[in-house]
Amino acid sequence: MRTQVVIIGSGPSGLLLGQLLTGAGIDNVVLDRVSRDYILGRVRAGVLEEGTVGLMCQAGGDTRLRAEGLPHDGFSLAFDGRDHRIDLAGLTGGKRVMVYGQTELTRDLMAERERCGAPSIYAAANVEPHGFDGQNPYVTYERDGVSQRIECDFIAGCDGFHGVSRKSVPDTAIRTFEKVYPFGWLGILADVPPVSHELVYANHPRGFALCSMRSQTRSRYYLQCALDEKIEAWTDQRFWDELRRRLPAHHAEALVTGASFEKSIAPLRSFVAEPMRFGRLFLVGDAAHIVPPTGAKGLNLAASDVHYLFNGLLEHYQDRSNAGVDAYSANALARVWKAVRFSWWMTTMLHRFPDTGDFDQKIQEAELDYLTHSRAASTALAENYVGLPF
Ligand code: RFL
Ligand code: PHB
Repeated sequence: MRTQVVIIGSGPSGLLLGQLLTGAGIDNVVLDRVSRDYILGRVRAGVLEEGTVGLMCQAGGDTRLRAEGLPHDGFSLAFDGRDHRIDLAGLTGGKRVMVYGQTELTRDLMAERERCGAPSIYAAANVEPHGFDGQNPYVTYERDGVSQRIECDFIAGCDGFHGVSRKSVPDTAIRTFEKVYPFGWLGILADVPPVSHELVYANHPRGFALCSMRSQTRSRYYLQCALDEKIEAWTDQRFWDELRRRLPAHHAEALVTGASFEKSIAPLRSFVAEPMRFGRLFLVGDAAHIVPPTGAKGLNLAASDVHYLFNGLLEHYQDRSNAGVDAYSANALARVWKAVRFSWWMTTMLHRFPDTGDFDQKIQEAELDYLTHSRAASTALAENYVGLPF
C-alpha cells in the first residue's frame, strides 16, 4: 500500500491532522495500536482554546462542539477560604475558552473521518516507522497476525508519550528535558451539576483541588494525591469529603454529590523532546511533549503542533516549498516551551509539595496575593490560559 502521509496514533493530534490533510486532498492513513472503543473510553482534557476550536472548524468537526460546548469567560482561584475570579474575557480583550471533553472531540473527529471515507486501521500491532532519514520512508505493522507495509512521503508520529515514534529516533539525535512532580491527580466523573458555573482551581493546605465539568449535569473533579495512592482506597464518599474540605465554605456547601462512573489517577510531568523533526518523521503532540494538566494546555499544544505541520505539508504539496516543514520544529517548540513554563508555574503556585518549607509556603502565598491584586499579573495569567497565538 502507498499513501502520502502515514499518521501513527488516533488521538486528537492524529485525527485532527488527518482531517485537515484529507480536506486539502492529501492522502493519509491513520494507524492505532488499540481499538476505537478503547480510545473513546479514555477521559482526559476538558478545556479548549479558541485556536483549537478554530482548527476543529477548519477540519469540519465543530458542529456538536459549537452546539454543546460551554464557553467560559473566566475561572476562579480559590485560596485562604475565598474565591478570586480571573476575568479571562475582560483581561484579554474578549477571549474565552470552551469547555468540551477530549473524548467528545475525538468522537467527532472519528465520525468526520468515517464520513469522508479516509482509511483508519485500529488494533495494529508492532507499528514501526522506517527509513525516515532517506527519501522513501515506510511504516510496518501487523494486523490479525499478517505483516503489512505502507510506503509514504512523510510519517507523523502522533502516538502519545508512550508511542513508538520518539523511541525510533537514535539517542544521539534527540535531547529530552524532564521534570517529574512528587504528586498525582485523582480524577472522577459524576452525573451531578457542577459546583460552580465556572472552573474552580483551589490551593489548600491539604492539597490542590479542581472543579471542572463536561456539561450542566456532568462534573469532573480532581484532587492532588500522593503518587503511591491506591485508587481502591478512594470510595466516592471519601473523595467527596476530601473535596469539600479543600473548597471555600460556600462551594463546599453547594457541592452536589453522587455516584462516580470514572475514577483514575494520573501522574504529573513536564517533558520536552528536541527537535520535533527527524528527516521525514515529525513528532506531534504528547509524542514530543507533556505538561501537567494544571494549565489545561496538553491537548491545545497538540492542536498548535498540528497547525504548524499541516501548513508545512500543504506548502510542500501545493507550492513545492519545504520552508514550512523545515521550520516545523522551531515554530512548534517556541510555543511548546511557553506552555511548559506556564503549566509548571500554575502547578507550582497551586499544589502542596512534600518538601515545602515555611519559606516556599510564604512565596506561594505572596504569588497568589500579587496575582489577585495586580491587573498586570492577572493579565499575564489570562493571556496564557486562553492560549498564546499561533
Ligand atoms: P494521545 O491522546 O495520547 O493519543 C496517542 C494515540 O497513539 C496511540 N499509540 C499508538 N499507535 C500505534 N502504535 C503505537 N506504538 C502507539 N502508541 C500509542 C494511542 O493508542 C493513542 O490513541 O496523544 P495526542 O493525540 O498527542 O493528544 C494529547 C492529549 O491527549 C493530551 O495532551 C491531553 O489529554 C492532556 N490533558 C489536557 N490537555 C488540555 O489541553 N486541556 C486539559 O484540560 C487537559 N486535561 C490532560 C488533562 C491529560 C490528563 N491525563 C490523563 C494525562 C487531564 C488529564 C487528567
Ligand atoms: C478537565 O476538565 O478535565 C480539566 C480542566 C482544566 C484543567 C485540567 C483538566 O486545567
